[in-house]
Amino acid sequence: MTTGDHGAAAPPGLDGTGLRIGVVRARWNSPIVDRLAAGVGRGLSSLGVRPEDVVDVEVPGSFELPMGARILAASGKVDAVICLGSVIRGETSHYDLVAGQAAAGIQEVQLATGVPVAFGILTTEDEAQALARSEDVGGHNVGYDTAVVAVEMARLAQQYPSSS
Ligand code: DLZ
Repeated sequence: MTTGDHGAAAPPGLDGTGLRIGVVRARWNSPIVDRLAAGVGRGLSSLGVRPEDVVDVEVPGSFELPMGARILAASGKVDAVICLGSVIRGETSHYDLVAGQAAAGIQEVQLATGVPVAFGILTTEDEAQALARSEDVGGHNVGYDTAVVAVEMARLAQQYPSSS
């Protein structure tokens, strides 16, 4: 296993060359989401995904991430999608609703479309925890982890194309 500037590991030889990846970002808590997006950029680049093969779109908040993912997945223009958001319990009266619906919706989109969707939503008690999971080079960044997930799952889907 190889590791990058993060806490997760990529399978040996994982190569994203030629893959097209959609990134959907929530605007809520955008300073945190920007840090996740930087991690995604580092992760995709380390796996050989070219910047011109990355489609970047924004949605208002994490609740809209599944719909953003659905739009990209159904477009036929991406091999996998990454959803980025930050839901902070201390700042959100309906934390459980937003976080739960986002998670359930993302799973539904990937199972319904057959296009892998990586879950890059930080669900934390406070901002300090969110910062600790979206660190710069050398630290843990969940965005970086989702880049590895997206490439790994896109390759798996290519290896076993749907017969239906
Ligand atoms: C409304 C809301 C709240 C209170 N908190 C967050 C949050 O912490 N993180 C986030 O990504 N979005 C939040 N939102 C916005 C919802 O995701 C959604 O955009 C709105 O409810 C409109 O559908």
